[in-house]
Amino acid sequence: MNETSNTKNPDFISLNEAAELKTGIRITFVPGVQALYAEALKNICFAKQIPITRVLHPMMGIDKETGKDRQAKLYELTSQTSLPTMFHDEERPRNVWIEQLALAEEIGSNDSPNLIPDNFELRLDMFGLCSIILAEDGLVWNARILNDSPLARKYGYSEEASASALDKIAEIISLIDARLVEQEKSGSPYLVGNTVTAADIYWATMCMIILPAPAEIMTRTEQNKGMLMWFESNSKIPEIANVLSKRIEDHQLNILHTYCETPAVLGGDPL
Ligand SMILES: N[C@@H](CCC(=O)N[C@@H](CS)C(=O)NCC(=O)O)C(=O)O
Repeated sequence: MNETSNTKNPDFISLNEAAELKTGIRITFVPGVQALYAEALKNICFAKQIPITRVLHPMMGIDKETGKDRQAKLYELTSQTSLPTMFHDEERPRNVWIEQLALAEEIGSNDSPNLIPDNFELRLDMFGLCSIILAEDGLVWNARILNDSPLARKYGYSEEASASALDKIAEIISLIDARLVEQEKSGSPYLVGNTVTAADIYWATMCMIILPAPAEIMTRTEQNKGMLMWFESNSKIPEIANVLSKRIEDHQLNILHTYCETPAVLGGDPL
């Protein structure tokens, strides 16, 4: 299991060190911040009982001392700059959730749950759900373009795109709720089939953007105060609040408590 999961101040190595290591899983994070794609990957690795080494994700911008782009090395290694990147042994770095998940499933412990169903019909549902949570134009992409910001611009912010984002988010939440109703009828507390899958872990983690988790799950830090306030304000937007249900909340708490690292180990400066 994760060696640093019980410490409030886990170690982070540098990107250069991570690139030089020849074995193990190394994942980039921003200390003290629950960047949702990174947080979800951490939870996927936790559920698969994969020990991870935390790596400092280089921040955007120019380094004052060297005058160089702080993300130049990251770009050189991965041809992109998004968070998180995942290194495994001496393989190519993986930067997109679908290949990060495939790797975790492949190298996880034999004792851990199958997060990708063997059954293809269930797999179809599972990846479909993951896509509307994580992929282009899904939950997180639309939440990111609710307001104008440099990050939102990177992900396609425009007045028109932003204007339709709320309806898309509400549609996704309603779809998840309807799915939970159907699953409940067949006696399953999970989104797909009768066992936990990656869809549960991704949804429970990433829906924090519109349904913040309590402090006993999501550690409060000096660095994540602002982001948590934004998550909280999203949950109160009427179009979102109207479609959030107790069922969605119960599912989130159940999955995070049962399968994920709680309280979240973020590093940074816990409050
Ligand atoms: N590459 C990821 C997406 C991760 C992502 O969008 N990360 C954002 C933060 S929420 C990021 O780091 N954006 C800054 C950048 O792309 O440079 C995936 O598709 O799985």
